[in-house]
Amino acid sequence: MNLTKNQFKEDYVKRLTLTFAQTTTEASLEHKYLALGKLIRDYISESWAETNNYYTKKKCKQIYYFSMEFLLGRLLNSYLLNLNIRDVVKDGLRDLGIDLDTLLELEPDPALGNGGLGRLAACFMDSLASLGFPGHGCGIRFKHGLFNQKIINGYQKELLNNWLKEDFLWEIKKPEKTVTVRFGGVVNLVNTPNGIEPVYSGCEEIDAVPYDIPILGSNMETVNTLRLFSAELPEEEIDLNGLQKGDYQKFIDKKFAVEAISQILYPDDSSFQGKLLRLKQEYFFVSAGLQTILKRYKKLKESIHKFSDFVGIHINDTHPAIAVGELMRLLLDEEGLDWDSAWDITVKTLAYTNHTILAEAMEKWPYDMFKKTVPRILMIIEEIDRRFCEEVSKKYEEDYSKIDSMRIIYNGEVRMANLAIIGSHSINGVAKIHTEILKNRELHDFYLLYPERFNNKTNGITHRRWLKNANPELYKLVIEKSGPECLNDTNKFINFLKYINDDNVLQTLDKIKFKNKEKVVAFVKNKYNIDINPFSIFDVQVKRLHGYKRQLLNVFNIIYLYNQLKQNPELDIVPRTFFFGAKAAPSYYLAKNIIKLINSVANVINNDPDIRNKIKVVFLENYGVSIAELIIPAGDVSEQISTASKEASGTGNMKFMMNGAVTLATLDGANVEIYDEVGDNNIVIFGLTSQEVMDLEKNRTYNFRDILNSNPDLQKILTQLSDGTFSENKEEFKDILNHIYGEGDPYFVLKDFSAYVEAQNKINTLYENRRGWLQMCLVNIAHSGKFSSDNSIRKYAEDIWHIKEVKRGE
Ligand code: 9GP
Repeated sequence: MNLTKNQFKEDYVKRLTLTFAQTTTEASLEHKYLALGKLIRDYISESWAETNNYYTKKKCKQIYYFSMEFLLGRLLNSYLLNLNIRDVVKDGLRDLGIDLDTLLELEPDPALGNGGLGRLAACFMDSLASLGFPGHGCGIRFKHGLFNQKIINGYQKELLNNWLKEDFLWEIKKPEKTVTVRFGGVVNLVNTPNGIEPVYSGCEEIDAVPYDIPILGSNMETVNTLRLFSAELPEEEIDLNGLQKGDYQKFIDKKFAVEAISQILYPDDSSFQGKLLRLKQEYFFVSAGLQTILKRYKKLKESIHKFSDFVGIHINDTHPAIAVGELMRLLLDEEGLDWDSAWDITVKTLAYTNHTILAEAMEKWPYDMFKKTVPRILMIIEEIDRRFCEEVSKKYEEDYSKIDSMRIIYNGEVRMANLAIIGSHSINGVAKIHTEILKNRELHDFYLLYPERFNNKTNGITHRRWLKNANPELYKLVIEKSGPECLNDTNKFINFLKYINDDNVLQTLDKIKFKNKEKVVAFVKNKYNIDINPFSIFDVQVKRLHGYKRQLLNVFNIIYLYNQLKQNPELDIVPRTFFFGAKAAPSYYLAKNIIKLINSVANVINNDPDIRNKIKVVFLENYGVSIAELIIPAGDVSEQISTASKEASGTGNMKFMMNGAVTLATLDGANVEIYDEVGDNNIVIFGLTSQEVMDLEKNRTYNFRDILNSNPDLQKILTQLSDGTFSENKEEFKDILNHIYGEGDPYFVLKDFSAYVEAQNKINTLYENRRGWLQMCLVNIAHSGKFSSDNSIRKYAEDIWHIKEVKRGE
């Protein structure tokens, strides 16, 4: 956007005065921030309208990414960068005595997601718009995002996230586009002159009100839409008579029950609880999204049979898988198509991404609950299932075990992954190894049946947020050295390799990292009153807390180091600061117990004079996108130590790599591809491979006691969990101890312990060679361009969605 400083200042002062009737000297910080936001929204709005008109006029095929979660993070800075006016705005505000960075801090972080899956959706939104693809998001406007985490005496406490307390600047409510979503009741199929039609009685009708958020591309031209639906009680449902008669409570209860659907995001991304409200949430946004898409499609005046030529819908994990049934319903019941035509359109329109192989995270709904909640959809799914079984039994004849493994309704449950697979033309995993595991193990039968549907799309991250926005100096250096072609193609980051022996560049890298570390030092001092050493290795593990992610392995190594230093305070080690940031699902006791352990260990180590500040442990409270933007640019070591085969991809690994950290990893998820890119000398790999883990699981040959009996260091660590070393309460860490002794160490923490300790020693040795270390950082940055979500999106666009970049001028 072309904007001069003077023009900006004029616009801004006017906006502030018109909105709040105040001058820049009188206005509060909050008002200054709001005025800036509103002005930026004005700047975006014109392009937004133009983009939509253009898509309609040119009848571009449009993609809708259906996702339960969009973990956007703050948007103002991204908008400024994408409009290319950040510097002008910063200077202009400075002239007016206002600090841009202070205003940026006032923006609420919506946290409409749990972790990787939601953040991936946000990265994809950014890449779609920046590359000029017609691709939008569809989800739920949760009134409360993921809980805010407070650490009190070392324990996690969950507080309500109230991101909508003030108006959210970026959304526009579209009440005129409201649609109705129906739940429950009874459905009868009756013969009418037009054929068989469903007749509903006694169902609950809910308004799905859209709120649109602009997704501005860095091309400054495309503004796509993220549409989030909010559940409201329809006005007709408000029984005024009843209200006047004083039946106020009934009204309140009803309103509360309806609004509950978009009240709160379920705070668990790795296990599935078949809660009725969750099923309602899923059907709610899927039905609302599909209805609005169909309405928009009608405006094109094209035959319904061509629907999939103009529309693609992506099912992000199984949460929106009910789209298979709902799209069929709309095509059969509302559009009057016959079954075969409707099915053909549905399969051609839908595509599905699988994000996990953890059995406990696979959604399976109890049949009865499903039937009660969405009776018409169940009827349709039963028919899909019947036809599927008929088709497969032709192929597999009497092999019932194969049919049973794939059918949708089985054992009193509706299996959503099976529904998504059967109803989609494309099924992808999110990293090479993950897709291979899907094909060869988890979904093997489906792979044999539909080999052409399976493909891999390795995840990616948007370098605009994770480098340009979070680490502007490094971004500048990379662009300056690798050439302007990087601006449009991150694969060209590879040019940065030319500087591998350039001491000036290596020194600059070092300085940038150090500055980022100093920011974290100041933050930690200010927030936790802990002094940390910016010269120490910043060793960072930030991600959701889960057994398979193995924060426990990390803590066990810290305790081991602590024991060594206690035994020999003179021990010469490279100083380290271990950072953790992680939220635990509120009902996941083990995860919460690990948080307590990290904090207890931190408390002991940070205050033990024998340790002489050689190691420090910091738990960063309330980890989310904003904290990630602070800590990732400062990381030296990126801890990606999940039990091999369990982490589908990971995306934190890519963010750290792009910011010049060295990865310490198992060969899991996308770590494998990072390893393939940077080679043996620029990453530290340890531990069991996926195959070894799967073999141990299959053969049940692992006995943690064998490891324990031969490793006194480990014995000591486990003893310390109940001997008062880290807590006066000897029962404090009983969930962790039970995880090892009771459950038999299911994630192989003990098995990988020695290899991990060795890998950590290797990190020390590598770090001590400063030049060598900086060269490793440089190699990682240079190769990280491959993991930009621009690359992922280009592949989705080409292989799955068949859409083209749109240039409005053409
Ligand atoms: O656990 C995976 C994570 O490995 C992956 O990077 C992310 C995005 O693909 O999805 C996560 N899965 C979920 O959150 C739930 O399936």
